[in-house]
Amino acid sequence: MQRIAFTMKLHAGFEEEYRRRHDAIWPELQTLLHTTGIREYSIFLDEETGTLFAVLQIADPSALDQLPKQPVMQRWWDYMKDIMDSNPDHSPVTKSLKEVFYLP
Ligand code: RM4
Repeated sequence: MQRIAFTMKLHAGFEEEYRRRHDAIWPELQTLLHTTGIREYSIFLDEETGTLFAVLQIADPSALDQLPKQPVMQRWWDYMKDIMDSNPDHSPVTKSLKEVFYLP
């Protein structure tokens, strides 16, 4: 398993809404993320800056390249774009992070 981490940015004032939408994550999106191979996916919020820190595990990270093409993923990004920094294709603006420490 490899660990992948990245940040995203939440718009101020949408902290509860972001949690509410993820508490009610669509079953079809959950299935898509699982069939892509994603495991142990967490998103943490820095309440001071709105930075979202996402971390997940996946055996083959190249499988993540397929996600943006999936209609369910595209619908989720359309749904989330009003409360996050988003790209013109509605995907969230992400910044990849480099792992510098791991304690199993
Ligand atoms: C986030 C963002 C990510 C997605 C998770 C489930 O808000 O849209 O791209 O993987 O939700």
